[in-house]
Amino acid sequence: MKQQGLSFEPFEVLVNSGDTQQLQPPITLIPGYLNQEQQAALLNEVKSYPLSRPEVQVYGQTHPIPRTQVWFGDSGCDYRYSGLFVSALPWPKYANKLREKLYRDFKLETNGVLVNRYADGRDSMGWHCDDEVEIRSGSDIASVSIGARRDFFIRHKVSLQKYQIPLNSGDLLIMHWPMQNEWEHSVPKRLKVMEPRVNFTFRLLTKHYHPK
Ligand SMILES: O=C(O)CCC(=O)C(=O)O
Repeated sequence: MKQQGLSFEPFEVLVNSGDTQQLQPPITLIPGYLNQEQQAALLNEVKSYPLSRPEVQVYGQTHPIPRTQVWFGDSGCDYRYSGLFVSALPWPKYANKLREKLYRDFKLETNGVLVNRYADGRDSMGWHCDDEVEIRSGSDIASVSIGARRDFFIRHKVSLQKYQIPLNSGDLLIMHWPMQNEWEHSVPKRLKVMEPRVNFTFRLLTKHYHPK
């Protein structure tokens, strides 16, 4: 697979061809989408992100989320998820380059990215689907992972049919519509994992869904 340098130049892989793998859920996995330099540039940039560990309500009790995160997006792309309301922060340089690269390579239009950092295998993300009302109906979500290899689980909402996909550093997973309606996903704890992992999920929101 051809890889690019720091320029984040166009990437010559079409969705569903070559070394992509189509699985049963509506996803496309592209192993090694980012090369080492691109990963390093993003990881270095993450050091300056204002990551936080907000508290969410679960069954009436307040808990800090088991990871840290931050939301970047275009103006007017504020986001409400897990009972939290977050205003979009301006795009950092390399996160934006990655967004542009996804558009060049796949015509994937996005206007926000949720960055999740898992310090080690004790950090996790529970079952959920990205079905918030401000996410544009019919849009795909692109998930780019950097750092420790972690298992990503997908579960059909009705049949409970489950898939486990190990995501390696540099991999791109595209979750195609209607994955967000029909399937849930999670990143379970993996106590043997000692290294951090950062995940970028690029989304397309309806602008100004939340009036200021
Ligand atoms: O870290 C991951 O791979 C999953 C992130 C995720 O599920 C999300 O941002 O909604």
